[in-house]
Amino acid sequence: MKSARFDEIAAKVRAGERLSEDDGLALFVEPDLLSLGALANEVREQRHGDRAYFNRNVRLEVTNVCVASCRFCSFAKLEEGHPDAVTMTVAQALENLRGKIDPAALPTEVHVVNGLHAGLPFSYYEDLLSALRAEWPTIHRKCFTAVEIVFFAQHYGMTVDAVFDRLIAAGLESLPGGGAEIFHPDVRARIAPDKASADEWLDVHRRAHARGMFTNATMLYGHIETYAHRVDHLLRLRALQDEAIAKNHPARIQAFIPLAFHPDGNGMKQLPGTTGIDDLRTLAVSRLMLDNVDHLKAYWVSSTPKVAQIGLAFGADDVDGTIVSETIYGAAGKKAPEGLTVDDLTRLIREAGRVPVERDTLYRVVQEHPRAAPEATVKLRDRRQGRHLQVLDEV
Ligand code: V47
Repeated sequence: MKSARFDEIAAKVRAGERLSEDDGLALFVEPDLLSLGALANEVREQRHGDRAYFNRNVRLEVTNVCVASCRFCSFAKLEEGHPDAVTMTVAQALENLRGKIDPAALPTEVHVVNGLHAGLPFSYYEDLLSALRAEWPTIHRKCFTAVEIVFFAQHYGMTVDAVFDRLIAAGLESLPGGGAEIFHPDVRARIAPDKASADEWLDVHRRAHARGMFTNATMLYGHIETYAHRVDHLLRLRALQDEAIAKNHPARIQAFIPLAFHPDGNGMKQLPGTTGIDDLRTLAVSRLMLDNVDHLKAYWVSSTPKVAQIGLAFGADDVDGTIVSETIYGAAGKKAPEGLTVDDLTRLIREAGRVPVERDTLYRVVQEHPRAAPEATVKLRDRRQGRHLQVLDEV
């Protein structure tokens, strides 16, 4: 049953009023999940109609060696020389990507995230970017979380702006949303004690926006944080976005991506993973609280393709991309496949009743796929059943 409080909040949303911290907390405990989802869906459809975005992207993690000791991380290895430590040379990184990239159907984005490696020269990252640009000039380089940028500044003795100057000159085009985790210090001190603070993370994104670089933002949820910490996180992002808008920066946070905590093989393995209900609720509350961020991603790697698909009715308008392979969730016990094809993604989106739109990193339309007409869907289903019957007959 819908609460009376929910009706008040719904009225605010429909009147275009901004939701408060208290509203956010009430939404996280609203018993009627379907009404919450429907309200988030209203906002999502006002912004994006029936469109649901995806992109063709590849992931690259050049090193998992990391000086930070985040309790949620199953990916990082503390030292070079650990049997599972991997640090690619620039040539190896290109070779790795060549194995993931079909030259006949180039992806539009390479998303690079790494451990904080204390033994590499800064020129390594410049060389990596310029090598990516030289080999695949049309593939957008979305590289390095704000945490890596802060690490570069501290480790190589530069200001954040000087780091940006050099990385942008080498080919950096936008920042991914990683490293945000939970901003509130009570949680951050316990799960990510020795990397960029919330203020440092926010400052990197503020500076990126000021110089015309678009960014994403994430929130790692479903571990030791409370709903109050989640709302606090969303409000800090909303305030950062307000700043970019007030300063008339065209570049701002493009997409928010809630990331469901995966417990395998890390310092919080005693905790359970998230449930589908929490994943959907978190998407819906994020859509309603972040009234100034355009896109909400249901990241299929973290939530599974099935929950991401349902997420398209709970406020999300994007499912991320083809990925091909990634190792952060691979190490943490993900229940999702390695990569999805464009056919997989368009089918997932169509069956959710949406129109699949392939976008580039900056949400420019690459290709709008047709919405399957009901008749075509029936034919597709009949054909599939025909194929399945044939397969059975052959056994
Ligand atoms: O910051 C690490 C998370 C993030 C675990 O910008 C974990 O488009 C769950 O930020 N369980 C990196 N999460 C990935 C990321 C991202 C993903 C997709 C799209 C975009 C984008 C950014 O992965 C880290 C951390 O929050 N993470 N370990 C874990 N055990």
